[in-house]
Amino acid sequence: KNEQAYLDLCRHVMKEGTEKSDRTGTGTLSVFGHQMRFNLQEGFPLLTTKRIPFRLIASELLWFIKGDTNIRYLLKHNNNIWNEWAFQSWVESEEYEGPDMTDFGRRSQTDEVFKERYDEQMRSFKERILTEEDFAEKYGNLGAVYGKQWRDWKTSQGETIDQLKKVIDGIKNNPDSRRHIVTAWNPEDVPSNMALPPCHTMFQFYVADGKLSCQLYQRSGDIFLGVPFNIASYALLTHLIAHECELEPGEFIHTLGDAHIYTNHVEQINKQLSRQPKGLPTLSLNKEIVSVFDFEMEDIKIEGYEPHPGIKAPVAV
Ligand code: DHF
Ligand code: TMP
Repeated sequence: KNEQAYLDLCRHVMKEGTEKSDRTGTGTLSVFGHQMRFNLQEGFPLLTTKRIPFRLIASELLWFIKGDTNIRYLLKHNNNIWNEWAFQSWVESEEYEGPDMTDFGRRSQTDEVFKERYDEQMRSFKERILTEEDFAEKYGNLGAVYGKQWRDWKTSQGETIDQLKKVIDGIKNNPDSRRHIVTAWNPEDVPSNMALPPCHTMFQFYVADGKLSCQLYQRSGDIFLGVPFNIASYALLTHLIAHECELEPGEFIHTLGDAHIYTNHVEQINKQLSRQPKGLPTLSLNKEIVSVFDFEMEDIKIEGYEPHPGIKAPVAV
């Protein structure tokens, strides 16, 4: 039942979406402005019509919460979802002397010979990020992305603001406030100071009837690859904050700006839409941990997850 909102979005964009070119040169079907609601009391919104690797979502969220912006942490957790964007800054740097990697995202999908060269370069890039501290410092860092803005926003006075800590304190001390907001969109840093300007741009919390709800404004959503991750990630964040504030999780409301299906994901979407959703899993958190900032991977478990098999698709870089 809970997953229906996502499947409806897929059907809606397939039917009503406008053909639109995009930055990556892939092409999309797109709509502007769409809202989905997920009642977190009905189960954890991890899609069942294809397998979603929850551990990648949890480790990415813990990385944001720690304020980390370096892919080294992700690689240590065997999480490769941000590699391409760090790799891009490496191959565009003065120091890079390997074969030409211009437009690697597209070329690696169409050119077998190139793909071998690319895989080799990516393998050695990851190896160096993991083993060489200086190299990681320089080329593993994605810039002023989510973790930085959430935990360590730089003011014009040279001070820093911990938005996430402030919002949690606000929920505890002044639950009725209409100002429980965290923003990742920092116009001073967009677009030159980061690998990819934030897609999930701002979120707000709301407390009523002992329940904590969260609404996200996402300016741009890759419906097949990114959006299922984003839903689960914000659902998890809402659970973690509710846990610390001794509230029940309420709703996650997902508001999208440009919601698009890449043209090279259409086949995969159709396959997913032909499947029957199953029961949603549940989330189990280690009760001994209180603070959001103290959670580690082993404290977060998904139970009763029996999805349909995963469906592969290329990511547009
Ligand atoms: N760019 C684009 N074009 N779409 C995105 O969704 C996206 N997401 C980013 C960064 N840039 C992006 C960060 N989040 C995957 C999922 C989320 C994500 C990046 C990548 C992804 O490729 N998911 C695959 C499995 C990945 C794996 O198993 O390692 C999937 O099938 O869900
Ligand atoms: P854009 O910056 O040109 O909008 O490209 C970003 C692409 O990445 C776009 O397809 C949306 C997608 N995306 C998500 O859907 N979710 C995410 O969390 C991230 C980081 C990106």
